[in-house]
Parts: sequence; C-alpha cells; structure tokens
Amino acid sequence: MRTLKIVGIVVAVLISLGLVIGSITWAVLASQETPPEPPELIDLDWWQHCVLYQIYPRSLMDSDGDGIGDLKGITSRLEHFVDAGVDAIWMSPIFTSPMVDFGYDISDFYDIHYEYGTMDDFRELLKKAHELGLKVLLDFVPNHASTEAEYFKKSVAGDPTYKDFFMWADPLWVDPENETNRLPPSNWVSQFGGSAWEWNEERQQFYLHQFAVVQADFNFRNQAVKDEMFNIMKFWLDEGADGFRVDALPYLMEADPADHDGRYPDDPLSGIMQFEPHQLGYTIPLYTKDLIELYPIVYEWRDFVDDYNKKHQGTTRVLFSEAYANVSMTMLYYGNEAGDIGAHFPFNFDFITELNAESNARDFVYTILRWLTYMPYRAVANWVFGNHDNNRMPTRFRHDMVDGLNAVNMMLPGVAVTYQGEEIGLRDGYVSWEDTVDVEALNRGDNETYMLYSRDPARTPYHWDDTTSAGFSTNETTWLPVAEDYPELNLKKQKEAERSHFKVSLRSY
Ligand SMILES: [Ca+2]
Ligand SMILES: [Ca+2]
Repeated sequence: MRTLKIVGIVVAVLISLGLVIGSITWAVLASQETPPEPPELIDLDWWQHCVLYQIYPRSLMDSDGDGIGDLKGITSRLEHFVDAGVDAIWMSPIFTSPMVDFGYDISDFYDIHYEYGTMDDFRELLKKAHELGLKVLLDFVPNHASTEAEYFKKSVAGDPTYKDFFMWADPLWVDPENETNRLPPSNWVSQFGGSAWEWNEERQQFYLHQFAVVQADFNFRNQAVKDEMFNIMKFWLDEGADGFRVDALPYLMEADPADHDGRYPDDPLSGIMQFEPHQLGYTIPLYTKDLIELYPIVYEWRDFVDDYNKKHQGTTRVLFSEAYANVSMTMLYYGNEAGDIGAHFPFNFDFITELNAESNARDFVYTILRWLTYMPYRAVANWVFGNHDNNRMPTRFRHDMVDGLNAVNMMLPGVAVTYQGEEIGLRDGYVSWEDTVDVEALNRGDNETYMLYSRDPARTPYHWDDTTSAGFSTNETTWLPVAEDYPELNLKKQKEAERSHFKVSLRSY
C-alpha cells in the first residue's frame, strides 16, 4: 500500500510538472503569434440602440391638482427616466384638442392643449429633458384633424384654400321622395364602429372619418395638405423636438374614385356572421387600409427629416411610425427595394399581437425571428411591449412574467420600447362603465361589452407612491380612477425594496 502511495505521488508530481511546462510553452508560443484583429465596431447613432419610453401625458403626473396629468408634472418627474436608464421619451399628443379621443383629435397642430399647459411649459420640459440627456419625441397625427380645427371649419364653409383639405363626397343615392334619406358614398366602416362617412348639413356632403365622427380624414391627394404636414413637422423641430412618433399610418389614404368609375368602391364583405354592417369586421378593408400609395408620402417625410438634419446641428431627428399591418406591409415603412427610405423604424407590435400568457418559448423565438427575418438588411429592430391602445403588459401576459419580459426587451437587438409603468409592472386598472371615457369603448360597446374595447384600463394614472391618488395628483378624484393596487404596487415601494420590478428593470436597462 505504502509503495503504491509513493508511486502515486511521484506520478501526480510528474503530471503536474508536465502541465506547468506545457502551459508555459503554449503561452510563449502564443505570445509570438500576431493577435487576431478585433471585429470592427459599428458606431451607432442614439436612435439605433436607445430605450424609448412612451409617456401618456394625461396620466403621468398632475402638477396643479385638477386630476389631469400635465407638462409641468412631466417636467417635475423627468429625473425618474434618467434613474430608470431611459434615453428618449415620446409623449402621446399634447396639442390643442376637444379631447374626444384624448388628444388624437387635434384642433390646433401648433399649440399646446390648455389642460396640459402652455408653449412655455413645453419649452421648459424640453430644456430640462435635454439637460438631463433625454431626447423628446412628439406624436405626429397626420391622418385626421378634429372637426373643431380651423382647417375643417374653413373646408365646410368652402374656403378655396381648404375646400379640398378633407375627403368630401356626395351621397351614393338620395331618396327622391325624401331627401333626408340618403346613402353614404360607400360601405366603409369606421375603426370605432358605424359608417366611416358622416353627413354635413352645411356643406351638403359626406366627409370621411376612419376613426371617430369628430376626426375628419385629411385628403392626401391634395398637395396643400402634404405641404401643411411639412409645416407642422418643421414647426416642432424648430422648437427643438428630436423627432416624431407618427400615428395611424395604414389609414392615411383610401381608394381613389378615379380608379373606380367615379365612385368610392365598397370594401368586400368579410362574411363573418357575427358582425352587423355597422360593426368593424363586417368588411375587409381592401380600399381603406395599407394602400400602396401611402408609402411614398412616408418616404417624402423621411427625406424632409434627413434634409432638416443636414441643415441643422444637433442630434439626429427621427421618425418612428405606428402601423398595425401584416409583416410585409409593415416592413415597407422601412423602405422599398427601389431604395426609397421611410421611417427610422416602424413599431414592432408582435409582442402585443402575436404573444400572450399562453405563448411558450417556441412562440417567443418564432415571433422574434420573424421580425429579424423580414427586416431589411442593416435596418434597426425594435420591440414594443405595450402602449396606450392595448392592455398593459403584465395583464396581457402574467404578473410573474414582468421581470422576464423587461429583461427580454432589453436584451434583444435594437431599440427597447416601453410603455409608462412597465418598469414597475403596472397592471390594468379597473374602470367601471360609469367611469368609462374612451370613445372606442363608448361607441363600440355597451355597459356589458365595453371592456372588450376599452383602452381606459391601460391609461389609469401612474403609481408614484402610496399617498393620495398614488402621488399622481393631490386631488382624490382623477380623470380616470387610480388602480386599487397602488398602496402595494408603486415606484417608491419598489425603490425601497431589496428586490422589485423596478430594480430588475434598472439592471436590465
Ligand atoms: Ca393638471
Ligand atoms: Ca385617411
């Protein structure tokens, strides 16, 4: 036994010596070889790798106690975005509006809505954000204006400059016995339900509204309308905005009667039995959505922004576009094979439309790879986990998936887009039928079905702490009720906790 032990020790010593000598020889040899060139690093512009945070201005912070979020409120909370590792914020519309669709019905594209503040408040917000290193994007809503807008009023009155600013059309048929009995120009259905055509008594014509009755669609076959869009963009870029999120692009243009025997063609019927003619889904939007003619307009906007960047110093101004469309029509917003370039990127809504609590790992991988597969060469990817139009991320998925989803968002290549509250795992708030204010829920639903359509639950105020109205407002009554879980689920508590959604997302960002 003893001899065996000695032999064992001798063998072990020899092996160790061999390893040491071998390692030294390898190190000497390796040091004589030329090290391989490191891979070339691509210098990325800010928008190619940022964390983009969507603010819903009505619900972030109320500075004056009227129960409605405002610009001064946002300014007072800008440090939060720095804390959270955010690079850029985009605010849902802050422009003058009757607020039927909470700012997506703009009546003055060149001014701030009074409940949100003044131009000076906006300049103050922008100044402080830039000092903190945050980019600020505005919401550009080109498809329609409020019927309260001067453009529309002048168009109704037949003012030569504005006469053709909107989509006016004569009735398809008028009852000879009773002229108030008339048919709209086509069977098109509004996104919020009902005919997309509304009769105007004064003008004695129908106008088109793809969204609410009070959101009249602009006529993008009119050069004056296109020019006005450039004016609006230039105005806000001159003010110092770092770019735009562009709203509702698939609905920008509709079929031209000139191509259809002089009348607006009916959309084909879907054949789905559950829908009645006034309901969205009764028709297939062949002539009202994703028209190929709309893309050159987006490419012109990109040329405009690129030109602006060339002429002005400072950071690159950008266009990020909203489009719920199939993957091919979505990718066309990046550009086309002829070399035209569009948005810096179209938002990728696949995590909203393709995945949910039932999805497994394969579904996630498949969905992620689909975007990367279809995306044009060298384009910038992006991942949207929630927004003001859909149920909040933890509600669509599961509450215990928040940390994982935030980490996935940050790990994927390109831009991480996050909606107000995702950093603390904010869930849908309960909003009763009595408290419902969303035009889509009010138009499409009733007191039994409104929850199928309502966007209010994703828009309830932010939870800062456990004080009155979650620290959002000093007012106990807010424009939408604060979700009941705020004493437990709020930023302050998550900052104090050893482990929380906020702390996990902080590490991920
Ligand atoms: Ca306020
Ligand atoms: Ca349109």
